[in-house]
Amino acid sequence: MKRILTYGTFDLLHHGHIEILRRAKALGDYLVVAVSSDEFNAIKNKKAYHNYETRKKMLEAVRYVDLVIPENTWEQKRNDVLEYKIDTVVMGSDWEGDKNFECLRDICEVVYLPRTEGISTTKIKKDLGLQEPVNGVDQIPNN
Ligand code: C2G
Repeated sequence: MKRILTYGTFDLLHHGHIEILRRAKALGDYLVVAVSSDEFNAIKNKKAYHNYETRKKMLEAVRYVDLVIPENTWEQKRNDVLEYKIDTVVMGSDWEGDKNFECLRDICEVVYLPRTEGISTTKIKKDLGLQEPVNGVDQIPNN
């Protein structure tokens, strides 16, 4: 039973997310997804549209995902690998070489998979004209 672990915010779930989950699961038998808490997103300077509970629920509905756990800190990864008996941590290529993952190589395999081109949560928001609120005021598209 090969156990895989991946991390992310997974906001406005899209096919780029599904593709990394599908390919991560294909590397083993059991996929754990650590989804960033709202507090950790603040640390990552990310403002998710959906809150943690919603993002967790959506991931739990994805056929490739076996378990969803919270990602609260950068530092928890080593403990996650040990606690969940992880064989391989998988991330998208935008994380290639990142110290937060490279430091795990003594206790598990670390694999980076090519990002899916042409899609991102940021692009979705931009294409829908969803701008970040300015001084707390939502920006209504001009159409
Ligand atoms: N991803 C992808 N292709 C895209 C968009 C995202 O392969 N077009 C991958 C990312 O590389 C990442 C995963 O999907 O592996 C989740 O992406 P995000 O939700 O943007 O997560 P991120 O903010 O990168 O958080 O501790 C690590 C962080 O929590 C990762």
